[in-house]
Amino acid sequence: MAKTLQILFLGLAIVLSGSTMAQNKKLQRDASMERAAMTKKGVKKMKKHKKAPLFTKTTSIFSEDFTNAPDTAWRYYDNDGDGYTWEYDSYYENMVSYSYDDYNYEALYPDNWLITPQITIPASGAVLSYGYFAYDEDYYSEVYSVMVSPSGSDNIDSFYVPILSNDMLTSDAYMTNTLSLNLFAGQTVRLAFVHHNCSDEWGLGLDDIEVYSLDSVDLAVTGTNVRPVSQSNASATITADVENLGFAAINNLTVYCDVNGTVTNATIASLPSMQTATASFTGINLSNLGTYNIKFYVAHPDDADNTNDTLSVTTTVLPAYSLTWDFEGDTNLPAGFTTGRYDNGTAYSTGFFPNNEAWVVFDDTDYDYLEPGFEGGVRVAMAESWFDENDSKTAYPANRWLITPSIRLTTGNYFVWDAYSMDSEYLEDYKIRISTTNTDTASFTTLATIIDEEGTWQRRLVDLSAYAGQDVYIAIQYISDDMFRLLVDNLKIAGLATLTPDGPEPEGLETAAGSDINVYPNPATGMITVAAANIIRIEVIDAMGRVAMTQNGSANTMNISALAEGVYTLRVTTENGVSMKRIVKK
Ligand SMILES: [Ca+2]
Ligand SMILES: [Ca+2]
Ligand SMILES: [Ca+2]
Ligand SMILES: [Ca+2]
Repeated sequence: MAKTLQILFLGLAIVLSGSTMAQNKKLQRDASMERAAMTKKGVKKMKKHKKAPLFTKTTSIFSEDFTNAPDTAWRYYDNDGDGYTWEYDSYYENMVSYSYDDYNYEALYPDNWLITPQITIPASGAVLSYGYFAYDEDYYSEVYSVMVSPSGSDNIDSFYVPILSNDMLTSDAYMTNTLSLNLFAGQTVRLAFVHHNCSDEWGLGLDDIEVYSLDSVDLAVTGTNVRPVSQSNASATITADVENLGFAAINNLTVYCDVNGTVTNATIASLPSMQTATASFTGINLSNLGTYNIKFYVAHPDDADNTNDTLSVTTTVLPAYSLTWDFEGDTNLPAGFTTGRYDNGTAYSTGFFPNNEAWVVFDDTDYDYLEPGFEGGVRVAMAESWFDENDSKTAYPANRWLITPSIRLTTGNYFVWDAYSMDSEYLEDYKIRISTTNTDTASFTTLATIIDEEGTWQRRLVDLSAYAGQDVYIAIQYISDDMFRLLVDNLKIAGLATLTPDGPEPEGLETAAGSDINVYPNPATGMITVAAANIIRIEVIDAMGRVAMTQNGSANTMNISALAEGVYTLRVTTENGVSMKRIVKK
């Protein structure tokens, strides 16, 4: 871009004389760049939304990621004649075309063409994949088209076939798009990316241009709405996304759904090449508590690649939640939480960790850094393993603990949490641990270890049934080695549980379920007798973790004839502690 001292001075003068449009945009731009710099190595803004390559089984026949400036086989045209066209951005390693002149503070009216080298499309067809994004998080309404020259000429007039027309960006996120090139099977073509029909935004970025050849038929099951954690539903609708990675359009495709061995199917009426369609399976019975194994699959006789025909997932149907910490209430950790820092590191992002706290509540209101969570909200718990560059390597790995208050469990409890790695280039490691005594780190045993947590929100669970009837602390131990930031939210206990009333019970009083009291008869139809002294309260808890009956007082008999048949847990509170006993109502 042309830039002289005089022009710079004029630009400055315009800002100072109150051209608010330019001034605001410049400020927005600075904020945008600051946001990029906020991330580890300053590149997250451009990379955080990148997905894994779509076509792992097909053959790449053209690929350009702009790690280096494009070679002379590429063409650039400034069709509007303003002196600006596509240029190479060596910092972000992609191509950019501007609709706003950042030095002169004036709008541009681009009609800028970036033209690929000649590419020969195989007779079996091909697909174009590319990444694109806006340079400004607020001024993102860039518009572009993708055109094809079927003759392979680099003359603009030869690009008379549009394969995408006037697509307008809707955010600054890095997006990927795929377009079929099957129309040009067997021909040698050039592709043009045309930035046009927009003005006064900032810049359109373009990266990761690839052309892949295709099999004749290749269907892949690529996604589902089934999540690892569910709530009871006797008539659930679950879905499978099926992608046509082949050259041929497929009609009346049968998609199968196997839930714990029961198979149903659904039909996708038409699925063109390079498109994705969703098959819906309705009336699926997920009403019982416990784990369901669900397998979606296609079985087309001509499918060239059977490794992507099946998607298997599990979901665990949990009882209702009795405790939830969503961190929305305050910018301090919720009451009763404790933290511990047992590494020698100093969090690099000192603005967020002013006293090098182990974990903080991060409020996203003024930042908009967070991916949208499952339950909304703007506050999460956050820890960092990116330590000050002056720290020696012995500072690593992180060892930072977030510990819940003491929780009094009943039976059938699960711990559920949401988590993600803030920078998907730096995936985080952590453990879920439990203590039945105190918050000393030596008191905790490991329930789960998560390596490389995903770069998008995940909802996960661990089974706490081995701790039925006990008072426990649950800890998230952050153990990443020089990554970035781990975010957690919506810590929950499924099934009946309460905060331990006056701190943990005296050691030795909590017992494994039913080991220290006798209840008779069992099974029972009406009156039961609880053989325990100094009873304060008897509660009957159903299989969903709900309290079905409560009897306060010292009586050691109770009439359960009103209960439906089934398995229940008696929770007996005495002056000496709490005991659990499983009973059957006939
Ligand atoms: Ca690149
Ligand atoms: Ca131009
Ligand atoms: Ca397949
Ligand atoms: Ca939250």
